[in-house]
Amino acid sequence: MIRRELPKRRVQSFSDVLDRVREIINRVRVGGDQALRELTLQIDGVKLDRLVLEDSYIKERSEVLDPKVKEAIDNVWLQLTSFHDLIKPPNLGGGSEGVEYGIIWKPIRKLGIYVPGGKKAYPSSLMMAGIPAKIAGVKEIFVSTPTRGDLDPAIAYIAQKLQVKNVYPIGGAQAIAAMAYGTESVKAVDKIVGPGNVYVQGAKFLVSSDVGIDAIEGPTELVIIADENANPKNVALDLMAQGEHGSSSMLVLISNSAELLNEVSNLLQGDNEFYLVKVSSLEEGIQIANELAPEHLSLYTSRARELLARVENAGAITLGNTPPALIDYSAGPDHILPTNGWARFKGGLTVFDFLKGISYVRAERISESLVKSAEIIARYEGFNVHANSVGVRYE
Ligand code: HSO
Ligand code: ZN
Repeated sequence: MIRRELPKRRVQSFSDVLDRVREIINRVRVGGDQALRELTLQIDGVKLDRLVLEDSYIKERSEVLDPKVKEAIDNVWLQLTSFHDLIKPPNLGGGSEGVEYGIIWKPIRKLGIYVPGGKKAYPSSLMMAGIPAKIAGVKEIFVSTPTRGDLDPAIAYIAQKLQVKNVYPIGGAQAIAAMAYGTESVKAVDKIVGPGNVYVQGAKFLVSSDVGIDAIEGPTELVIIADENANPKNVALDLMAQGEHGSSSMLVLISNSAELLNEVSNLLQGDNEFYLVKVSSLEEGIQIANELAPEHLSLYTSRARELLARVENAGAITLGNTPPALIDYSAGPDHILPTNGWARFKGGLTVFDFLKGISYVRAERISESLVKSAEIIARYEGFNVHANSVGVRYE
């Protein structure tokens, strides 16, 4: 369906599922493995005979992977690695006013990656979460994914490449609860990342007071800003491509060319809602995109480079004729990106999601003014012992 208007910025509402999700989390916390078995049977209709897949089984499954897919994964692996390597921050040290200070980056110790597995398996998402984690130096990676029978061979292959400690064939809110709090078989982790349905995201939200999460990831969003030079067939393809994620994808085309909008509208097919909006300039389009803060933004114009500087809110940007689906699979940057307006304050997954910056200080010959300032502000806050503990050192 085509709408000639702007969509509202999406806000994923999981408030209707939170009660149910809370109940699931509590059941796992109390009942452990037994609760995981019961919930998986009840919710997914799957009888789990084991909660941790054996290494030999994972190896066996990876061996049935089509060699063409294996080669594609190896190829993409190198490209994702080169992008995430670029971002890895160095430890830094410096000083000022007689204070030596610095920051050292340490990886989180135990990571849980959730890989959704509704109708199909999504091995690309395991790479997108696992590769930056590996580059950050995370030592213990655990993966939970609903299998509905056998483990997907591509997931098995990537899990091996990532040297994942355990793969759990568990999905949904119960998988998140298990990784957050641990059961007899499932290790509790320090942070959980990855996409998933509304139950998974609701569970991540609820456990986030106890473990780290990456973000709340909702339905896919794409805004394309295109001018008269854009190829209408490609524009329509890009919109319909992200429409494959489901009917709740937010798909928007903004153009200063009425002709392009008409051409694209004639080419669009399928059940998605497409928002086609006419603006008087590309700059106006950028303003609208900044308000929507979309997950994917495509600047399908020869002025892309120049307009890039004006973008304030977007998860990831493709320039010119570059297809957004390339980010989903092989360009290098991550496809685990902020949705629901989160691009106003967050970017896509990088090594920083798996690192903690720990700062340190040594102050042997600090300037007198900083000592005095510390004392004055501490006393202002009523913390006289704080003030004294500083003052006595530098008398
Ligand atoms: N477009 C989705 C990611 C994805 N696409 C995975 C295909 N597979 C959100 O960026
Ligand atoms: Zn996609």
